[in-house]
Amino acid sequence: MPLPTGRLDPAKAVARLRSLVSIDALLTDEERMVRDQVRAFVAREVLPHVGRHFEDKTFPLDEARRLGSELGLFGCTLPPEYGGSGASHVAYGLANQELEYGGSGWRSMLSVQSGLVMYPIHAFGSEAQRRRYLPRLASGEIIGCFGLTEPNSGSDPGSMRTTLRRRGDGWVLDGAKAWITNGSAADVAVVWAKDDDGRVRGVLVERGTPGFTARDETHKYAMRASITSALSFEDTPVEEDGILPGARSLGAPLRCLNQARYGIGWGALGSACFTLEHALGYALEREQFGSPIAAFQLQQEKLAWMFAEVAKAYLLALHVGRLKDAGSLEHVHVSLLKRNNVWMARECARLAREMFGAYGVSGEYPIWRHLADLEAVYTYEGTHDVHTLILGEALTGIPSFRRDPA
Ligand code: TGC
Ligand code: FAD
Repeated sequence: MPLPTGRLDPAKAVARLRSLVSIDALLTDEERMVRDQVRAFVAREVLPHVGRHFEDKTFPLDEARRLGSELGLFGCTLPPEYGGSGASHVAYGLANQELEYGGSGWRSMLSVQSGLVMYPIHAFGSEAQRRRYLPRLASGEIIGCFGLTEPNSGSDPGSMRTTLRRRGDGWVLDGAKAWITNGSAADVAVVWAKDDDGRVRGVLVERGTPGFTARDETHKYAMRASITSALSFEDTPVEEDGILPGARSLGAPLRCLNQARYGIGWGALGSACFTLEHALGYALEREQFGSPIAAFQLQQEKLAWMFAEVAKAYLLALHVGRLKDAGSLEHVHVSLLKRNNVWMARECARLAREMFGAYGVSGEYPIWRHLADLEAVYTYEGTHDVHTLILGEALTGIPSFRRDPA
């Protein structure tokens, strides 16, 4: 049977797809420049190696420091005196998108260091804490992590059991944190704990502090190319200058989450672009029943769905980014972005996985890696359910996170 006429060459089809979903005309020169620099870095340094890291459960930490030292991405929206460049939040979002095109672990590296470590030190830290940590975090010389989740406290961080108790002139920290990105690699951990009055406080704990240990999560089938650890604090001494003075309630860590969730909303888009482009290329090449599978309507429906969702997700991310740059962002916008774009990316990865048939579950092709990682991304930084309830509360005024104790 002759092959369908007019079939696009896979490389041309991907180029055409990119131009159809392009938002270039809506970006500034600076934003395009950041996007293109990160895209080139990912093509050169990430894509050739990320599959092997996923299989081996390793993360190239020293390569990742270059996101700071070479690309200036860590904390790039902060002012220059703290190592940032005052970049727009849209530029930062585009960097997340390009990194997650390579792999979710790389985007995690950026969003944790910037949104969950540098942001709280800048927003809630003393001037001395800012000067001590931010420039070195920005350059990638030191790495940070963020400890909020505990073994028995995930979606409900207000139920945390880690304590920060007064002892003499100082304090002691006791408790355990679970599933902490970069935990064992961190030079400094931002740890959330309840003080003697039950208020949530933020503590900076440096590697090597007595009683502080980190152990990597070994049975992990998502985010394998990313470090995830359990942290333990036993009678860990904390000096007054290790406490973030501006953080005195659960609202403080939740404000940090808004930063990271924003980056994830853009990042998921990058993952979706990757799986869509690869599904399109594969469908045009793979032949069954005498035709490329791209000729079958059932496969075209999958591609059309992915294309439409990616195009809409771009516009949502850009809209939320522009609101953030204008200072008029509400946290409900961030939940809308994280919830929609991660769900959309996970659906794209699932459809791409189907289209690749058996090769979709093979480590020799990159689709499974993205799908597995997105399962974790769907859960961390507020599960899909939690963001649904945040939207529900914003619409109705009725919080429905907890049942009445009746
Ligand atoms: P609730 O009583 O609603 O709120 C407590 C206080 O916080 C304020 N608030 C927020 N402020 C800023 N941004 C937000 N998104 C906020 N949400 C709430 C709120 O106004 C209140 O302020 P105040 O002044 O009245 O005290 O708190 P709740 O206990 O009912 O919980 C609400 C809920 C469920 C939405 C929240 O706890 C939540 O978001 N849970 C999900 C937990 C989560 O996302 N954990 C993520 C851990 S970090 C992580 O996953 C990193 S992955 C890293 C990687 O990329 O590798
Ligand atoms: P649970 O909260 O126990 O939820 C279990 C299920 O119940 C979910 O489906 C959830 O949606 C549902 N559920 C819970 N409450 C409700 C409700 N009120 N209504 C309806 N359904 C509900 N945390 C950090 O602090 N720092 C990190 O760096 C970090 N990195 C991570 C990296 C990875 C790879 C992973 C997988 C997790 C990471 N986390 C981190 C933890 C992550 O934030 C939590 O896993 C997440 O918040 C969910 O908590 P949980 O896993 O305890 O699930």
